[in-house]
Amino acid sequence: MKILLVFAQPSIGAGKRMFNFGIALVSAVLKREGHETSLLNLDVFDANAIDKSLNSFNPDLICFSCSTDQIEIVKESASYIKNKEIPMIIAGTHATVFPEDSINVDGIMGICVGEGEEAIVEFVDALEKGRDYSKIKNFWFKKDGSILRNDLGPLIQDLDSIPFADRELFDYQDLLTNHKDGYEFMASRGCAYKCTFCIYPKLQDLYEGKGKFVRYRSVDNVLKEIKEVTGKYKTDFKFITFHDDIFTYDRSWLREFCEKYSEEFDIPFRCNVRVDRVDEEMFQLLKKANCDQIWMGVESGDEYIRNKIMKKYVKDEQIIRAFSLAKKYGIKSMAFTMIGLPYETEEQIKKTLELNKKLDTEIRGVNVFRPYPGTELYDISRDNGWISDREVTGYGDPSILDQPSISARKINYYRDIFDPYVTGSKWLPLVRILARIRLRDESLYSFLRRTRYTLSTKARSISIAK
Ligand code: B12
Ligand code: SF4
Repeated sequence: MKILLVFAQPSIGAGKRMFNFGIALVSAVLKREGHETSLLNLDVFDANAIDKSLNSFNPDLICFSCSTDQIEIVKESASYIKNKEIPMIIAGTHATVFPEDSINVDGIMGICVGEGEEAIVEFVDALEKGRDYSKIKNFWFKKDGSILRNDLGPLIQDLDSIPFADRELFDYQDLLTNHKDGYEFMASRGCAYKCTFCIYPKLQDLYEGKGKFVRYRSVDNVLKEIKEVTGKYKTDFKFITFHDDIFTYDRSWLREFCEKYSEEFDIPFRCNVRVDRVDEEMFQLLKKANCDQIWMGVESGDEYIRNKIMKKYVKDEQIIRAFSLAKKYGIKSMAFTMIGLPYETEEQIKKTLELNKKLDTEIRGVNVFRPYPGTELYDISRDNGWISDREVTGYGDPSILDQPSISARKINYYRDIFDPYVTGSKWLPLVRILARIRLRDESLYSFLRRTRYTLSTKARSISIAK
């Protein structure tokens, strides 16, 4: 069967595309069963791109995959395609955390909730052979005006049984060459914590009794994939990002990985860890294995927000210790923080800036908090009536919350000054003036920004010409 996989991805600028593990894994299992797959990337609804893809590939089934922010692209696309009489389904994060919204998208026949590798193979097989598919686990279907909601099947326990991600589908060589994201891998699935801004607590509930939730691939299986991928695809930006949520969660796995990785590869890598799941021994192991960057969630500089509201349960001392250990071992660190959290005040945001200044990391990532369905903080924001109808289009959007403790514009102000403040930049006074102008008059600010951009582009082209 011919299956078109549509990746509704966020707009990350200038035609930049992304790799996606979920889609690449689903494609790999479908190909293993002898089916043909093709990819359509959409960062906006694009009728021409859809027509081109349908005409050249002529699919028997269309599967959309998206996170919550991109569901509107899927809705528009499905509605455009519906008269062409090709069956359509939706899968991925949004279908998993908000199935009631996804199943009601006009034109689609069903959705796949949760892990898709086993369910999609069963569904495509039934569809191809004209057999009854209505009872397939993980799938919901529309039928005669009602909805059939099947249970979830068990979690895949042996991750090594899944074939390696289908990178060809994404034209991986082109991604590496033109988008410079480096190699990307995942060695595990699941997380045992219950932070209120993350979808994991929801997934833990959904999968209750369906098998072990935190699962690892064997070290050998991960190394085999790294060898295959780095041998086949070449790049001048040679580094690896492990997208696992907590790369150091299992100490014995980490020991074996670091040992074997350092024997076979000299490619620097970066990974995510929790500040309370990393210690001196782990830093030694990571350093020896050529880990050059470590990403850790600080979330908020205020302990009440971090631990009572976000339920991260880590103390300031643990954060400071983890970042100073990274320094001690010469591993660059990145601190992830969010501002504009439910109940957050200006004073608490200032504490986040102060803590970041103290940590003095090489890289910082500050995001304006956005509530996602299925999370506790979404429910709190919704129940308080704080979620506005402001549109979400990309990474840099202002807060969508209108809460009494702080305004969306004030949150923008702190995001604007965040980096210069934390780094002690000499430009801070100027950035503050611009941020204050923005606070009062967004259109004047946009005009000044455009002017500054035009002037700096001109200055750059003059200096290049010289
Ligand atoms: C890795 C990751 C990233 C990486 C992506 C790297 C890459 N090249 O893929 C980076 C760091 C870039 C990233 C960025 C962001 N991320 Co992110 N990310 C994740 C993370 C930790 C893992 C995703 C993953 O790959 N999982 C492994 C694969 C195998 O699982 P999967 O994607 O769920 O796919 C399975 C099923 O969904 C299903 N499936 C998926 N597609 C399809 C298709 C078909 C046809 C079928 C049948 C099944 C199917 O089957 C798959 C295999 O079992 C998740 C957390 C999580 N647990 O999902 C957050 C997560 C997806 N991210 C999230 C967010 C919010 C973002 C950002 C917006 C954050 C920001 N403000 O900057 C950006 C946006 C980028 C984007 N693509 O949307 C949220 C999304 C919430 C929501 N409701 O939509 C999550 C859930 C984290 C959270 N807050 O809880 N992210
Ligand atoms: S934020 Fe990190 S530690 Fe918390 S539940 Fe999500 S993945 Fe786990």
